[in-house]
Amino acid sequence: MPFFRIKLRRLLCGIFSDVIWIARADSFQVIGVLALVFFQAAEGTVSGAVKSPNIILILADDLGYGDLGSYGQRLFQTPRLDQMAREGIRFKQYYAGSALGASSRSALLTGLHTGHTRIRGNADIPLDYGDFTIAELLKQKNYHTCAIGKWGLGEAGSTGLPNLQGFDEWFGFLNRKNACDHYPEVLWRNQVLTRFEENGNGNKGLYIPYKFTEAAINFIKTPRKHPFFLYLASTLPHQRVVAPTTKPYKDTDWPEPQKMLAAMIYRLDRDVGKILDAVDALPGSRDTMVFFCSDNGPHDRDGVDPRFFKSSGPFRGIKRDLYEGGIRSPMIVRCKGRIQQGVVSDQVWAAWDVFPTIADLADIRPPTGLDGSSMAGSILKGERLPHLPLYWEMHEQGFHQAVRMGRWKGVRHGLDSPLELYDLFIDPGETRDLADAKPDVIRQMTGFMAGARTEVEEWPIP
Ligand SMILES: [Ca+2]
Repeated sequence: MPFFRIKLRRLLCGIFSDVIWIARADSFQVIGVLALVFFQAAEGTVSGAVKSPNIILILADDLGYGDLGSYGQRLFQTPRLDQMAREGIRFKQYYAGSALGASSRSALLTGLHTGHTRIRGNADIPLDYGDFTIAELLKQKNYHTCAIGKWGLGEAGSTGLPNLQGFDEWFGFLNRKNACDHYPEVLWRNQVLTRFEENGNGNKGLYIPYKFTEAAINFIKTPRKHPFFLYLASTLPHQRVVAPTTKPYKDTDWPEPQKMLAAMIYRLDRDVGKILDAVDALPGSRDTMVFFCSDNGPHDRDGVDPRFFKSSGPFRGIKRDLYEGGIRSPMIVRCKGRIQQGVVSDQVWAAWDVFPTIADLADIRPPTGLDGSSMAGSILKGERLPHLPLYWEMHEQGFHQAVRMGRWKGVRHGLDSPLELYDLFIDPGETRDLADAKPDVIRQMTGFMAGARTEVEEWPIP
């Protein structure tokens, strides 16, 4: 029996397009398809066991596509995230909202890509009252909402505070630069600064990512009547490249920064495992869906060389690049006993699809005008869903844009610069610019780009 309600209207819309398509191919198959549709629809409406799931969204910070064993990492291990992938779906073509943290988070939480979302770079612009987050939407269905970790979408006294953007509870760093300190002396708990004596006077007594995990587990374990939404924005493995020790990689012959980076990812992996264990201990563990992804590609700070571990996987570029290495991210979705296990999916999707996907899973109609679309069918039923071209723009060291359109990837460094064109199917490393050979694709892509963004005062094009 399907766990989440199948919406008859949407199902029929989808199926009618299938019917039309099949009718063109072979008119004799139409009756068979329709019969199947009504069987499925009837099954969906009589299932009865409709319950909005708990949602946990875990966002790593600067974790590269190649930084997990299940995504090809061979030098260090991520056993718990690999296990999570075996127990759920591992998406190979998921993209972050941006190659930078703040804009990526803005896209993730608002369901709008960087041509439309409020925050399109790392400038200190907060979310505004008019911005509508996934947490605000879930509040419409009495979800209990909590954000933990790194916010980066509004400082104290601004309109962008988590408590003003749909989160009942909030614990962590408002300021993204402060979040570089893994041993902070103070942190926000809702509107109040909480002091950690362990880290006073320059002491390093409490590695704060551990505290975030503990807070997340406490939130998960709290009994409540309504479902919950937990957004855990980890500060790992972002700079500063510091872990309590370099264990378990102390005895390798790697450079010290690489040992430390791997030790940070080891702790991220272990803590995700603790959270999954807490989920499995819930009476409603089968009603809890966990998403894990990253906000952008790997960094090169504090002596780290992203080439050492091949942190971008097979891709070109790192954080701040709109080439694949800056934006292609791991995405693992797990809901034990409810979605298929051990699936590897080629579905193309991006951070701005997460909002409508979660809305769909929670059976709430999302607001109109979002850039994303629901991937629930892909997660629950393994469907291969069509997707509009994906669009990114970045206001950092100039103005950069990228588009993913089917097999094609376009990248442009300024409105007047030529559009580079890569065929991701045969050249995932974006090494051969095919712009001159494919004028029709360039025309299509530039046409799409012209309509993909709004001009706003806060983000002038230089
Ligand atoms: Ca980041």
